[in-house]
Amino acid sequence: MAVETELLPPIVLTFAASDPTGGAGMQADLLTLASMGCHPLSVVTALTVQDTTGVEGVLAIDAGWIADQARALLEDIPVAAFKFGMLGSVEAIAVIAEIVNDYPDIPLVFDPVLASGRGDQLADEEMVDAMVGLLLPRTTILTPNSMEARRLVLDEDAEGDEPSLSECAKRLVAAGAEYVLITGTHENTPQVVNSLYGQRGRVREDSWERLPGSYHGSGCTLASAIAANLANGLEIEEAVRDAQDYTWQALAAGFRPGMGQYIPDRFFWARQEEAVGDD
Ligand code: PXL
Repeated sequence: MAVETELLPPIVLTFAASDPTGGAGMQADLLTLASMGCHPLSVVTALTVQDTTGVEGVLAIDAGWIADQARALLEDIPVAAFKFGMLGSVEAIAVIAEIVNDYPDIPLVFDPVLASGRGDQLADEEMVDAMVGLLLPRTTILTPNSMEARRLVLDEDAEGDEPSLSECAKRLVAAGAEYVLITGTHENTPQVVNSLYGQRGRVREDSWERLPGSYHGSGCTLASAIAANLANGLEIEEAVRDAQDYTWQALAAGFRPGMGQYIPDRFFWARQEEAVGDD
């Protein structure tokens, strides 16, 4: 029987690590992609032990197993977008780069996970170098927060190198990323300011009311929402604008299931009460 591709939802393949809380990582990606009408394919790159207060353990999956998971899917199922989250090891980054380079036409959203929002380190210097050298040249849109943007470009040999965020973006584009969306949650500004940069500098800037809580998984939600929008055929600027709006709504509807951070509600729309008087 022929495969009826016209009946398929847009399919997004995410490479990410498991976060058993459902706040960040793979689980955040799956919830976001499903909420935005996509079917998610998932390649697990690492397992973590964590609760809403912090990460207690990380087990990186063997790079050969990561490659096998991805190749099996890609040979069987048509993928409309890739999304990268926490990748686990230098070896994993190398095999993943090789695989996505075989599919140059599929847009790729890269959330460079270096640390959790609570400060747990999730990538070492060698991994940072591999991300820049092997993954940026294949990246459609990179979505670092301001701290990640600085760490990715910092020139350790140049004493006193303190690049501005637009200089960081310039260096990341020069290293190969087509677009860079730097999120401003960690900056000391009254509103959260996100800036999108491309080859010709800044393309758009959006400001959002700063929400009071501390959230776990906001970056994963934003990057997955962009991937979902690209898979649905939106152009970059529109994909970014809509994904920011979706993420803000998920954060505003967030909940605190344990004793630590809040978790975004990616299915806020399924839980919103119907207006009184509607039948
Ligand atoms: O939010 C970044 C992130 C991504 N992936 C996993 C994580 C975290 C943060 O803790 O645990 C698995």
